[in-house]
Amino acid sequence: MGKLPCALLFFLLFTNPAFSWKKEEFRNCDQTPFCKRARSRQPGACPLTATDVSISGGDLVAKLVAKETNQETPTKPLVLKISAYQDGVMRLKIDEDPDLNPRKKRFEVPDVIVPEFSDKKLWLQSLKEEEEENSGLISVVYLSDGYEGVIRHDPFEVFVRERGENGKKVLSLNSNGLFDFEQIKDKKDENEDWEEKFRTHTDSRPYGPQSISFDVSFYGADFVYGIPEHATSLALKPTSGSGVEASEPYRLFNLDVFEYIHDSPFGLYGSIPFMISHGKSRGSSGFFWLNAAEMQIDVFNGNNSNEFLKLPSDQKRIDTLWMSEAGVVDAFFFVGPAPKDVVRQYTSVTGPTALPQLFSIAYHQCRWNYRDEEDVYNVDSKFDEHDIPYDVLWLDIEHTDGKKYFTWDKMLFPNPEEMQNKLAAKGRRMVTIVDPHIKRDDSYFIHEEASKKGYYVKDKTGNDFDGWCWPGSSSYLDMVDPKIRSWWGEKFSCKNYVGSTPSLYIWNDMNEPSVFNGPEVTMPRDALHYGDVEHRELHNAYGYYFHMATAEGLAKRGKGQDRPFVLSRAFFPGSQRYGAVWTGDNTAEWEHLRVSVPMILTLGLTGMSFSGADVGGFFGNPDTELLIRWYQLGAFYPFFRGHAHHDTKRREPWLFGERNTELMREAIHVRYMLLPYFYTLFREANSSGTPVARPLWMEFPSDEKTFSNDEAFMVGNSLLVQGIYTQGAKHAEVYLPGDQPWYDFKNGNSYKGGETYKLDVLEDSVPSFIRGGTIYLERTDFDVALLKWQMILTLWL
Ligand code: NBV
Repeated sequence: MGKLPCALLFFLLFTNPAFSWKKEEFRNCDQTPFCKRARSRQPGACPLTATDVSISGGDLVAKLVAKETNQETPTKPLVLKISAYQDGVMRLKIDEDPDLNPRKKRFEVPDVIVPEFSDKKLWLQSLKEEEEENSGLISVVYLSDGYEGVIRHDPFEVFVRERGENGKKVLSLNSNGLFDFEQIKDKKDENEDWEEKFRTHTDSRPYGPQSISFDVSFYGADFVYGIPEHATSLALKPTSGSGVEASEPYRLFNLDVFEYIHDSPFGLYGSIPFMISHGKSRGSSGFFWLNAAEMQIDVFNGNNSNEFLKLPSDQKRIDTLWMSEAGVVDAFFFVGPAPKDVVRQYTSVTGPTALPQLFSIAYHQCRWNYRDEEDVYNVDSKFDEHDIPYDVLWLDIEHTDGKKYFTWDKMLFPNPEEMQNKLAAKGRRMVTIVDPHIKRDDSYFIHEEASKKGYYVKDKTGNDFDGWCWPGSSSYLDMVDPKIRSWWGEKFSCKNYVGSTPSLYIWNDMNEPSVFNGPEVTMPRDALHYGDVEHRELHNAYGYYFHMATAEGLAKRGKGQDRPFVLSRAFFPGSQRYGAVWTGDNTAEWEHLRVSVPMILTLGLTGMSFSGADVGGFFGNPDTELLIRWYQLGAFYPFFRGHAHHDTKRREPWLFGERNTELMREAIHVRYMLLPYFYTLFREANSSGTPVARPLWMEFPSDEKTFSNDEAFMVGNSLLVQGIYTQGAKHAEVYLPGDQPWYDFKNGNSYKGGETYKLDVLEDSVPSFIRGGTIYLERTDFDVALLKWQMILTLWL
């Protein structure tokens, strides 16, 4: 695309405030052939049976063979492996037999499963065969004292069940016979058309169809949760099934969605294919599919019963359908049974939340953009003047020289080191943005080196992929290659990043990756990565690798003595090991304030404890009441940052009159008072996976009233917070679960647990309550005074 039309597209897309979410820019399921095909398949269509089931190398292995071979599309046997791990984790792998598919090795995502996980492997010794009245022949292996893994032979089905008399199922795959695995094949004749077209883009699809889909059932479940990122409710609404107006499936495809709407199953910036179920009778279980290609997931309303599911019709379960464009089956079953057990089991596979530094869980002040050094000093001193604490000041893309990251606009920021040092003298940090698009400018050192070394992602013809982003014509580093990540990491040393100091940390934006002139604003699926992997196979992990490379770079800079802080917009399972994420470009509307809670809770359930939403809303101008309510709620987000689009009016907390400044100050003070508690909770997340902000049902798993509540949430096990999501609210209905008392966080009033209260809403806070019988740590005025004195002394000396 020429420069002029691109600039125009740019202008139209990103500068017109009246512009909003353009549905037609993104594919829906009907426009996505693999999704459409999978959705139209009938229960029981899977022709596969399991044969040659045996134990080998400590795993259960088998072949999946088609009962009757279709002459049109002959199916070669697939290889299946079931492995057991400590703590009730079962892993299922299904792939093509590499000896029978010489054309291409299907992509398995490396670098997500933590190395320690393999130490937890249980070496299966033996197999028990049973003939079941309803199911026919099954093979059973030991999983844990309470559970066993089972494979039914004909038709093939894999499940986890409780041990003992009634052997109740917990989780199963292919109970509805919807499993399908498109094997990579040669074209029947050269005229066979494998291309896929969407709007003006053509995907060459050189390997043809290679999708995988299957059904997963969660037994004893009342609701399912997880699979971020969507702006939607915490308990996932059914997308299909009786009595439900069919909607799009939940899409997992990392995208830069301009002005996303507050209630939709469309995919946003990050993807975590991990679902957790919860129900009164059974508790929780979880299912995780490690696959980085586009995924679509249907949640059925009620049981999707059919003759293949030999279950008493009264046994409650939720059926789901998982569809992915490529990759292999590498799936994990987590038995729970408590919600905290499931997240612990999941994070034993994908790793713990990195323990953040204290400053990074305090308040952050951001805006696109703080214009120049004077603006920075001014904002910084106003915080002090108004007695509002903050720890980090952020610089967005305009601080650079022409959107060339690692550079400074010399006119606006002539003395960046001095600026950072002045902030650092007050104990404050700075964050600058570093995006993945690299300006194709021969005088730019990053581009010069990267193009010489061949470090860019290639287009389908083998040339450096060239797409349009902030700096104009740009290329994208192939972060999947460890050597490129390590090269990138070196760029963060204070020597290489000229103008940086040890108190500077990093923000990775646009790493879906966002490509303004690409299909669906991202990279073409037939672009090529390290190891000849197609972009379609790893799209959802691109941002993860970028985040990883940056965080590892900062760790290297600090020689292991300074824990990195990197905020990323895109994410994938395991991102929790590299830093924080936020919910991207929300809007200054009440409904966006409301949806921030289920979005953050969902991230926490899926391992991403360190997350937040832009306080105030990124697009648009919040009225003062909304802004204040946002601060009052945001003070309880695990990541707490005010941020705004450059077209919006300035909204630093002191700009709205004395009383409103006081209200925002108070909200931020609450966060500072709670810092020891938050820090303790981050340590808990780091060691057990339990999220900092949690749904009420995680603390009160047998209380059905909490299961779909996403207006209130727990911060740790002690504090319940109820947001206020409407303008001019006078009262709020608050449900306080459990049989212990609760105490109002502000005034200490006590309430009996297990009841709903209609409470007066106060202007100075959102309702929050301390749970009787728990302890939380506060920072006292004495600590704050001490800190202030330390600061004064440092400045003075
Ligand atoms: O870098 C500019 C913005 C940033 O402020 C925002 O937080 C990101 O989510 N960025 C997106 C690019 C432009 C958005 C219209």
